[in-house]
Amino acid sequence: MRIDILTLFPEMFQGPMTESMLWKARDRGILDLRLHNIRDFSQTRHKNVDDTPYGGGGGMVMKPDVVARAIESITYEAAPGTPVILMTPRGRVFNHQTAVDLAGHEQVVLLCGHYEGIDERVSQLLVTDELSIGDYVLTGGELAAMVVVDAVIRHLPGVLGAEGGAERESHADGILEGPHYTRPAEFRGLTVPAVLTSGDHGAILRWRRKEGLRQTWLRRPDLLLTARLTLEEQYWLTEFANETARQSR
Ligand code: 6GU
Repeated sequence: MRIDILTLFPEMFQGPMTESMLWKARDRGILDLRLHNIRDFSQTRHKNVDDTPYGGGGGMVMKPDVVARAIESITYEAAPGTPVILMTPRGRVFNHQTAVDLAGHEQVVLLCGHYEGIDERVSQLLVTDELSIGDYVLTGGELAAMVVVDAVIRHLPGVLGAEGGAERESHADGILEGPHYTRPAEFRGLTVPAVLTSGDHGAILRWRRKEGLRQTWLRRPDLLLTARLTLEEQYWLTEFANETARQSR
């Protein structure tokens, strides 16, 4: 998969994009990540990329011609339908499904806004999608783009190793993961649940699923509204509800 990132601050990507899993993905040739400095597409002597907003008010706005040239330097040779995504707090909120969908594309372009924003006509003409990573405001789209890259490439075949792949994890089916333990068997008076040392793999899988469901019930009950559950899992939910009711009595 190829990901092109358009930014005024390509250096911001140096640490995160050259470490651990992201590096492995690049090293294995699964991820072709390309950084482009929007400033390189300015044609003025002083390499201006922004200007004052029409109508006044504070801040600066990124110039449409510069950003358009930057985008088109990539899209002119990209397949039709290649997503051009503007990272902005006004975008659709990024989630697990968006990550899976983006991982299905051969190429994705991520545009990082800065200053007060980008001239609206860039969105009208060249952007196919706008994404936010949550309801708070960041100084620029760079950190958000890194979050998207990380969440997307985990779904590419060969990125996650023996850990089992992205399908089994929190949010993959709308259910959180249960707790994890490693040695020692007792730590400061707390022991590891006996089932995990029983060697009964069927029982361990059921326990993990049940405890994941319990965490979801306790912490993110909103996720249960759309989760697809077996009859047994629905029965567990009634158990949790009864336990909660008993504890509050
Ligand atoms: Cl994508 N950009 C900015 N600037 N702030 C954000 C965001 C994006 N997502 C959440 N906050």
